[in-house]
Amino acid sequence: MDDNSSKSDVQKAEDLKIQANDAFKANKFAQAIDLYSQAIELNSSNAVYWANRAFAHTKLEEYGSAVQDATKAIEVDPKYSKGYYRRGAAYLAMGKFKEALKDFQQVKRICPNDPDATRKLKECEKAVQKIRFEEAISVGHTETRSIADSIDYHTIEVEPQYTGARIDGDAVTLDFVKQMLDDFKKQKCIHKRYAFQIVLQARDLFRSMPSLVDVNVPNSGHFTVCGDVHGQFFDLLNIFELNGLPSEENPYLFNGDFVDRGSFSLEVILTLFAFKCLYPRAMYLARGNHESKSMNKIYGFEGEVKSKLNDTFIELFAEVFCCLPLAHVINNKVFVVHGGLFSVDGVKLSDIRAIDRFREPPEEGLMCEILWSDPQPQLGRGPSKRGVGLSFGADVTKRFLQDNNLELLVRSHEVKDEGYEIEHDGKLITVFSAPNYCDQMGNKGAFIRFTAPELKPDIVTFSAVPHPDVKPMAYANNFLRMFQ
Ligand SMILES: [Mn+2]
Repeated sequence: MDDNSSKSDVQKAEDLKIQANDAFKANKFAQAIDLYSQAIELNSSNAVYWANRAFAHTKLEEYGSAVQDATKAIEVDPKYSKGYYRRGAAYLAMGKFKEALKDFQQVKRICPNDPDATRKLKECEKAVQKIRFEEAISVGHTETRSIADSIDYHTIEVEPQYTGARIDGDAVTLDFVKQMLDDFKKQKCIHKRYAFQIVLQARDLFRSMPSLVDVNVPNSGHFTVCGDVHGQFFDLLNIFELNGLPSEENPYLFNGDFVDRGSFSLEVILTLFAFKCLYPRAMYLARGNHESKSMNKIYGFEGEVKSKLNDTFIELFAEVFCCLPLAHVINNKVFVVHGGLFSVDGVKLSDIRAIDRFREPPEEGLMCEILWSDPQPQLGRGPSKRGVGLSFGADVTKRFLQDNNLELLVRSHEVKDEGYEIEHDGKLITVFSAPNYCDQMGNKGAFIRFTAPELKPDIVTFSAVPHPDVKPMAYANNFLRMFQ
């Protein structure tokens, strides 16, 4: 009889938990989830396993799964405060402040003398109050008034002592962009006048584009698709180092989630917008789920813009994000969206073209699903591990491509160890361009280079480069950071 078989299931489960905790500490969250799952298989009545797996899901931004696991922990042991705590933290990460508040109140009830629980409850109450206040003052304003239309950057004076990059006249030039990149590297921001100019001109360009953009790459020309950058400006510069600056001969598509998490999100978005102004037909940008007010409030972009520019820019960026196209099709063959496919079959490209995208992302429907969905290994469709959108299988991908006479689906939205992953029998590629995501995940970044007419995906991977000592999430919602 070997040692393992003499152990009870309860003991084996405890051993697995110890291994899982070690994996968690090494930031191997997927592996930790797998080990906790094995422990749960052997002993499902230990609330600690459920609560710990919930935390690992939170680390992978799988907040829907985290809520499910934490709820299970609460069912198994209603007196276990960690269950409520983990569920509260997951709700918080989803922006569901009221649900989070209820859970933290429960934590406080179970541990009335815990100073940590008291402090977090207080912070949560403050956050809910702030949200209610902001909701109250924004009522009636949102649809009617355009902040962009109210700004004339020409009237903003540039002080003579300003030493940063300057634009003479109305056209963004390559010299300006290069100077701006140098300023950003030295952690200098550009003058508000030029920031306004870039954002407003980019807005005009995006507004005139359809919700689904057809990209034409001429024979022997190439085209590069990048995934999430998430405020990692120095890694963005590294992409340009490896693959060349954008130009008419070297066009790019950045596939959403430019901002949030990383603390150089403003530098990233101004760089991408400036290249859009410089080369409108060589820089394409698609909306990601993080190009939205609710995400930017929680995950850092709002705080960063407030700190580096001012409140007006917060509103302005929110408005421009609502103008970003949702989907791109390269040479009628390659379909590119941030998240993925849909909860119904039979969606045609014309349906996507017809989406009225000039709004904050809705909580359901085609626009929501394009921004939020993920592929799954199983066939068919399943609930989203994130709690928004859905998971779709290889059969869904194949039918969509077939129905629309397409060959390949490229999407981003998920961190991958190698920077990319090929799934669904080669019909779906995930590309993610934020290496060592959040200075924590140890992943590579990737981009895909397509050359016409074959459009064979040529994938290049790269590692993270150093950045100045400003931690990811430095500008994020204080309250959220307490739980990370
Ligand atoms: Mn995303």
